[in-house]
Amino acid sequence: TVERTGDFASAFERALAGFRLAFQPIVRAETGEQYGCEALLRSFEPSLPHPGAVLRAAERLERVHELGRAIRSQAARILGSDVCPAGTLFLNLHPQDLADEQLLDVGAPLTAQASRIVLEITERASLDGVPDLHRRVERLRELGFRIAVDDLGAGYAGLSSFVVLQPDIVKIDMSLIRDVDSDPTRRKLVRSMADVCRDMGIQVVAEGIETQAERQVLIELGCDLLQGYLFGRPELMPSSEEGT
Ligand code: G
Ligand code: MN
Repeated sequence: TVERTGDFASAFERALAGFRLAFQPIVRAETGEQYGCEALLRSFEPSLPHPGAVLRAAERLERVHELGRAIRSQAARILGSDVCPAGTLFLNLHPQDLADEQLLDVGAPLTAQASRIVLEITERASLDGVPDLHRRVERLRELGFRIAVDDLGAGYAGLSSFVVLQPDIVKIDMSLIRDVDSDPTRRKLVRSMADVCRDMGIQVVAEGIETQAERQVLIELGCDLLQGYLFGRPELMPSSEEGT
């Protein structure tokens, strides 16, 4: 009903006005030094408590671009401060963001810092609906952004996103990382992905590492970058550092 829709829209409005970004470290496999961090959406709207709920609301209300722009401008402010000092910021895109002209605009807030940004595109969702996908991704690369395929191994698209996006970086989904030290099947899958990526000059990030045993095996399998609770949980930064 109209009223329910109205409530829903105002809940989204509050989520949009109040969301924050949390940051989780990504470290180099060899040295353990910080390479960068991933920005993750955190909602403080009780009726849309998880990032997925906010994104689904944005989809239903056809406000995905608006949410994406707000996330990117918050990320740009953060890059101007000292929050991600070690360098590269990984930022999740919704597939619909790829169709937003503002993302490709030279004057957009993030573009000036493009060389520090990795745009993550999930393999969970279909990219079929994005018009001119190839041209848009090429344009992002010309602007200096790097492109990552996110959640590899969890999606339904098989490896087609690999072909379409020609990623600079691949992030292996944590469902393949969990217990990789004790499960030969996962180990073989991760090893072959890492081999293919090395062959193609693609950097590999292993996501969701929780134990030293997983870490050790992933280094041996040839992952370049590591992310997970073992190295750090996503942390909100103090709002004073968000600057203006
Ligand atoms: O889809 P994407 O890979 O961007 O999602 C990352 C999510 O995984 C975040 O919500 C983050 O909180 C969660 N996460 C990050 N590291 C770990 C981990 O080591 N273990 C688990 N269970 N979740 C993690
Ligand atoms: Mn991600």
